Amino acid sequence: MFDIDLVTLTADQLIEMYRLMLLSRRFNEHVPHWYKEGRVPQGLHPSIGQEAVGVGACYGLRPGDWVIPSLRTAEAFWARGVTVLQQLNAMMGNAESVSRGKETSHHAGYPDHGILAATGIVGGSIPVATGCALALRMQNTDHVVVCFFGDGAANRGDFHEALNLAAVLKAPVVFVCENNGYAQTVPAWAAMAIADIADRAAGYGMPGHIVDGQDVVAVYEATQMAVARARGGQGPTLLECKTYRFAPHYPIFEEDRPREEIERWLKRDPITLLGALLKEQDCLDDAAIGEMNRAILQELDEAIRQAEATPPPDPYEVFDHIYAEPFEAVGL
Ligand SMILES: Cc1ncc(C[n+]2csc(CCOP(=O)(O)OP(=O)(O)O)c2C)c(N)n1
Ligand SMILES: [Mg+2]
Repeated sequence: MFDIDLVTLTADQLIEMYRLMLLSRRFNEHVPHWYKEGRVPQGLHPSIGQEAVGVGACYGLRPGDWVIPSLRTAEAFWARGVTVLQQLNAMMGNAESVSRGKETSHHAGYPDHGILAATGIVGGSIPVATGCALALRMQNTDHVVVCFFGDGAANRGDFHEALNLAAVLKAPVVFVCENNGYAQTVPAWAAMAIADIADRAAGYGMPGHIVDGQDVVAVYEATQMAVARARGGQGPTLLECKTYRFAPHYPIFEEDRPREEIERWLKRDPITLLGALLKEQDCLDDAAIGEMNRAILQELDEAIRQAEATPPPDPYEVFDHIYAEPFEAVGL
């Protein structure tokens, strides 16, 4: 696929990737319960089943690189060092959150961790990624941008404009499409007349690759190659990671996808796949996985308690950083 030597991952690095995926899985499982119990005011667009994409693509990025997650890429946060407490503070609108209560879980940004907030408009972040990449080059850095978006987003005009401009100006950006086969309840086959989004890259004059989105090592390697290309001034790459979410679009949605399709994808659980590889090589056993799980559950428990004990911001702050003269703007 690529003509650059692969970077080899150590056993410790693979174990850390496993832990990041497991953390994401447990977080995604807990939030709907907390939501139902009224402990957090919003659900989450679950990334259960898709964990290998965000972890594989973000692992190995450097400080100074930027990531723009999609509304579903929870893994980008963990892989960039954001804590569960930080994410819960964002979801709960707490005073401790970066925007002091103005973001949500899927529109959270962390400048200190190189994460730009995604917009609420599906596909709206893709042109932002191109702009961010051009800014990094104008600042004479060799930093890159990794931008996540779904198959549905790839059918919007933003995708076309952003990829075209990025290719023309050789912007240092890696476009990572998380193709989970659905946009809410609309299957990808009903929304596009081609099977592979990667094919579109040729129309913009950039490489496009299909990647096994259930294989974290494959995603890591493909992204590292695309990142090396972008850092080297050769321009953008489109990676289409074929994946599947193991849960409906959002907690209030009913499951309406074919049972046999779900069963087929469940056999390719990215966490089980990496676990099997690590066990095969005697790098991980059930006792170590159990210990990892226990530590994650403890982190989640401590984080939700601490977030619940964190106060909301002063209501008078609501217009801060939005209007120059906040109260005059709304006639107060
Ligand atoms: C422009 C726009 N249209 C519709 C929505 C509502 N919406 C939120 S997520 C979503 C599905 C997006 O599908 P995809 O891009 O495949 O990402 P996925 O949810 O599968 O990760 C839709 C339609 C929106 N946020 N923005
Ligand atoms: Mg999708």
